[in-house]
Amino acid sequence: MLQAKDSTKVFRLYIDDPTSSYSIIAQRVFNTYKQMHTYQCVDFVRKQHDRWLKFDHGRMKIYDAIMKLNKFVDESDPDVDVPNMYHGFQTAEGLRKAYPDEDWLHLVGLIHDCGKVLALNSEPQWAIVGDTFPVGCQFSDKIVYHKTTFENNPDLNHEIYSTKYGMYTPNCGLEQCLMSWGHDEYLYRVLNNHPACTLPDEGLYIIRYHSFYPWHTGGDYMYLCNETDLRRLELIRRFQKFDLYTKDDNDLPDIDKLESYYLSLIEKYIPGIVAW
Ligand code: INS
Repeated sequence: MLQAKDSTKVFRLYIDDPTSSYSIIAQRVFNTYKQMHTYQCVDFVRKQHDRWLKFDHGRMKIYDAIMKLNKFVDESDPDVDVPNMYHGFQTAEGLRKAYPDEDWLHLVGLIHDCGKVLALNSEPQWAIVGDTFPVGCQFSDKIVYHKTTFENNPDLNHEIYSTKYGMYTPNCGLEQCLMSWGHDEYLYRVLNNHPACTLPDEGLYIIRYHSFYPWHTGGDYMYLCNETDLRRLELIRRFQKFDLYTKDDNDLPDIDKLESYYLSLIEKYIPGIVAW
């Protein structure tokens, strides 16, 4: 199994309420989550669905969307301070080495974050990046900065949304849940809406839930999962290792060398111009 290149590096260190003596990155990460956990609520997510799921924000090929992330630095990520475009190639190449025959998985690695093109339309980062969680039910204590960031969330003390199941029923399945709005759900919906997309369901599922850390890594929210979710948990966890441990700001991939391979995968699984 793949190892982090620098085995001493600690990933996903979230420092609660960092003061100015902490690094600028630690403060940036905290501030992004503070805003996310203040504003992501049922009402907000529904409004974002209305706004974005008409797919009337432009047309662009998948590869162009990845290239658009060449200036986008994810402000929720304590482990990366280079444009997101590199992370897609690093994830993809890690998967390609470990699973040479599963080319669809290489492509999922490459594109999994390209829903972050939401930023091209001036969306704030707290509505694009970061770990996701369901809204409309109790916020788990497995969500990063859980103790210090939800105090002003309008759903925190809501009669229904503050209960364990909230507006859901036991084991209803994650597909019934409204997830906090961001790049995962957006890209999943964009691809679902693209008739020529032939990625396997497992690939679309990875895209949709790869940032749902309180579930796949924290082990919470199992009571909302159905059998399909539980069956796919192993796959998501496998993907997560590559998503996280291939991050390396000091060893950026040579994109020109990799381009032709990934263009051929896009032609195979997601040809044509995509509506965003
Ligand atoms: C990742 C993960 C990270 C977050 C990134 C996201 O999937 O959830 O923690 O910072 O924005 O793409």
